[in-house]
Amino acid sequence: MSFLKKAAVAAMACFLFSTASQADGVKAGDLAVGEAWARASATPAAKAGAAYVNIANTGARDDVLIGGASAVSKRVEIHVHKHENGVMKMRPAGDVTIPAGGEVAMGPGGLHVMLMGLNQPLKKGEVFEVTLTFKNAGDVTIPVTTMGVAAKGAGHGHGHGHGQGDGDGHGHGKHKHGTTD
Ligand SMILES: [Cu+2]
Repeated sequence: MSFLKKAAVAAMACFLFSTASQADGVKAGDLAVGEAWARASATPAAKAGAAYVNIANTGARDDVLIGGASAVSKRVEIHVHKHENGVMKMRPAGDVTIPAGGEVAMGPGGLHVMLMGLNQPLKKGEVFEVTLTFKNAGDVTIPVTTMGVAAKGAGHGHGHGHGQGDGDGHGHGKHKHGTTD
């Protein structure tokens, strides 16, 4: 692919993602929940999936994420990945504090919304709803966009590399594209 063509594709991906992201964000009281995405199931037999969101707290008091629910799975748990003896393991994260004036960003390898007991595989391109329950803000229902199996982010990750995965997670215009590959 020529450089110009690559640049055009990158620019288009950027446009698409920024449009989607504006429609994505949900405000509930002091919280703004957005950039919600999930990875498509790798196989039709997948029993679990993971979704990732960013939660910003513009208020003056902390809020706490205490749980969730979704029609796509039997249960929703908030998990965190931890290295234990060189092995990456998932653990229930317990209550997750969204600090006043702060932000909690979920992502692969870190905090995630675990969809336990999928009712059907997650398919790329599909949008489903997840309801997150906060101590102060209450229930917040957000649309989650299903990205590719190897996606690294919702297109707004900052500063991570490119040329990996299937391109879903890349294409943000803030860093340079196409000039070195
Ligand atoms: Cu998990």
